[in-house]
Amino acid sequence: MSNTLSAPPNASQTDTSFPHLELSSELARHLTITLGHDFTGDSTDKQNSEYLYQALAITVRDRLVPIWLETWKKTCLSEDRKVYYLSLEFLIGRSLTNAVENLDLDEDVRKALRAYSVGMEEVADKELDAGLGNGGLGRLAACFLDSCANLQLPVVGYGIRYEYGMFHQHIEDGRQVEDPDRWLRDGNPWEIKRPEDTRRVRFYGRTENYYDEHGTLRPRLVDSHDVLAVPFDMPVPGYRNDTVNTLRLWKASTTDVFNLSEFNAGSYPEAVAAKNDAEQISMVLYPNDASENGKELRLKQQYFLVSSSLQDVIARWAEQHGEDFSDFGRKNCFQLNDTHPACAVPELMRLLMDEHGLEWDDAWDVVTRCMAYTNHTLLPEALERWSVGLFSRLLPRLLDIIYEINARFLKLVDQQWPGDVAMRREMSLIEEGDNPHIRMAYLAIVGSFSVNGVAGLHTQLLESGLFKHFNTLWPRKFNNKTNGVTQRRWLSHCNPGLRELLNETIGDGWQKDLTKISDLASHATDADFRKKWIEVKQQNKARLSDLVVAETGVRFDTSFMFDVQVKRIHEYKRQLLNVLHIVHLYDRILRGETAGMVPRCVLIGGKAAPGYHVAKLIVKLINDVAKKVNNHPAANDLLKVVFFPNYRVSSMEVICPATELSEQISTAGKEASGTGNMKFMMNGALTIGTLDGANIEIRENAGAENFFLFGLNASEVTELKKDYRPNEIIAADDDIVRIMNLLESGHFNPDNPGLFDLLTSGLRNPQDPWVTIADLRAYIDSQAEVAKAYQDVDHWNQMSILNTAGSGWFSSDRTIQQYADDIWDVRPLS
Ligand code: 4GP
Repeated sequence: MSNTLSAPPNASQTDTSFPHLELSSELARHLTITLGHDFTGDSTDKQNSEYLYQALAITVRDRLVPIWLETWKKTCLSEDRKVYYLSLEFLIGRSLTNAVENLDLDEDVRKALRAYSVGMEEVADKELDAGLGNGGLGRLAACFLDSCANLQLPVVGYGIRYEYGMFHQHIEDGRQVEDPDRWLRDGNPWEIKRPEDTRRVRFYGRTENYYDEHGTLRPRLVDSHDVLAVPFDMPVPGYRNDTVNTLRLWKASTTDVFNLSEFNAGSYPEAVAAKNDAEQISMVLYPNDASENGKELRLKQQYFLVSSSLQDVIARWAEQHGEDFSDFGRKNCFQLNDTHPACAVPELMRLLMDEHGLEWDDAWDVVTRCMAYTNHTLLPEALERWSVGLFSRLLPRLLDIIYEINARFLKLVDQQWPGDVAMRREMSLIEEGDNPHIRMAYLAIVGSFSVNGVAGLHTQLLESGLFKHFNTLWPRKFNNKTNGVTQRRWLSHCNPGLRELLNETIGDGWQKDLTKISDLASHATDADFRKKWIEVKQQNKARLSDLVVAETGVRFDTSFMFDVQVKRIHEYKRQLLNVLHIVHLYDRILRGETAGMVPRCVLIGGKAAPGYHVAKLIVKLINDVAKKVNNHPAANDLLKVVFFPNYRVSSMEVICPATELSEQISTAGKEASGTGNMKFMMNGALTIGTLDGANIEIRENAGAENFFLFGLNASEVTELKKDYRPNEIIAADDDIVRIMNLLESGHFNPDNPGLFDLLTSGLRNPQDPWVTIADLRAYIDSQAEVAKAYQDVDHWNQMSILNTAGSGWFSSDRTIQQYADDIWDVRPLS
């Protein structure tokens, strides 16, 4: 979409409502003419359904495009404030079914596909997930865009078009093996390239002072190595509301000039190498969840996204307002999704000063009116710090600006805490030492007018802990925005059985406004309704059971309780605690102590960062325990365990509707919010969880009596750590002694003695940051309560219904409305 914003003379009459033929005719035309496919023979043929997917995607896209153009034009021409969501990750998943449902084309599509004797699900299954994110943070960004479109807000997403998304995981001998994710292999029908909006991003070089035309000495960047950023736009359809917003993803490409000069000098291979060098920037998503490793390429990616996006917004601004930036800060807002795009603060300063001639104070005024920062983690290792050395090489002009921001900021610190040198050192944007680093979170806070956490507890902990001095300085900057998820993907689309039941019971208003789901509560005591509720769950369990057997070879019995923990593998999320409970159940089975036990299928899934050794060992342990349990005849009727490989958005769409028990068992104070917990709740799962992240709000909304709470709270964890003695806890509890014996005796790893010593010694270590052993007894007892409750079918399903009924607060529509009202100050496009 070009930046030509001036409305054509008769703009109001511009016709974007192209007449469409019947969907089936258009599908046939795209299949035969656009794709050149001769559809003959068997409809179950793999190639046929792949072509059908492509043709259907183009057909549906054709219907999106006119609305998309119209929305873009309206957004550009609007004089109201606009928002740009800057994120290194957008974990989108599949687009076809989402577009079909949002455009209300379901019936037409099913009808059209009948001619090919194939169902919608089979065709939709051919779409590869767009996995441009690691986990919660990336999926949240995708949910947010969906809600912005639903609410018709003028919000544009900006990200990177990674050639390779999140790696594929497969399991070999119980271990995680990573394979590259070539999601663009068959092309991507959901994107439109916009070469006319290409931007130039400048790396390396040096700062030079020069006299401008007014004789003023000014700095500028010279001798830079430039890379082009080429935008690819993806549509973000609103829910049946004539709105299609834009997600703009940048691909790196070499500059022609750069290539040509090498070529002229007779260095063709060097010129091609330079091309590869440039394109590397958008080649692959870093597979780190909540941890950073300071790689140069990662910083390049961050700056690449930030610089191209800011230039893009500025170019559109300049089309309408020329070089007058006095109102820019009032009319634009950049939401920084964690510190990954925090370079936006100094980069906007650079662009305004060096390229548009603003003085420092005016530029700073603009920046601090339009930047807002969301924090997503309290884990110290996840707080980004970049070495000053790297920064000075890669982004020298930005470093000058950061130093200046810091100098001015430290004056403010001095005013607040006169003469307090320790405070200056603590709050400085630069962490001093032999190898000084830039604290990106501090840079983001200083440059932003809003800083938010993602759940009540998380925000409190930011205010009273991690960022407490900043909170003292600027209390009004800090605010909470509890996360949410879109009910359209995470209830309506993924659980069609429940969607229909809800529609016939309370109407379909909940799809646009999830607060209406509270009407369900009054049906919890209705036995007929509960019967239907159970039927839906059983169908979903059967669907998951089919998937599990296809993926793992293990058959889940649908009469068992489905107990699920899916999320990134990380020590703080405590998949190990889950394993300890599984071993406890297994131990009871071995000893014949099965009274009160309820048959369970336990499913654990998630990816471990490739360089995170402990997390990968946990994957191996889960697989080895699962193998032993599943092969033990005595366990057959009571326990099945699987590690679900390659957990991703599209598998969650099958997993969450079938889940009965949702495991949210992180060490209190460590999970910023969680969003999987919300998806499970919406789909009627009961939660077993700690008082962590959004679990606290889930419990409040479901009712404490409909939630299985266990374990220490955040302040108790802090207190315990002063004198934590896990070995004493183990020795005093026979059940735990037996669990540890099984693990430490090599029962699960007879061919590989000592394999899991790292994990068991971690559990016994008084310094264990996750205090897993401290919560184990409470967890086992709470699981026994779960088993007891599950046996009372009526009561269990009442609780399940009340969870769904209480989930209205967890729609990302609510979250986004709060961002719009409290932070962005934006209104729907009229
Ligand atoms: C995640 C948090 O770990 C999770 O609690 C939260 O729900 C999610 O962000 C969205 O706010 N953080 C990350 C990360 O994914 O990379 O820091």
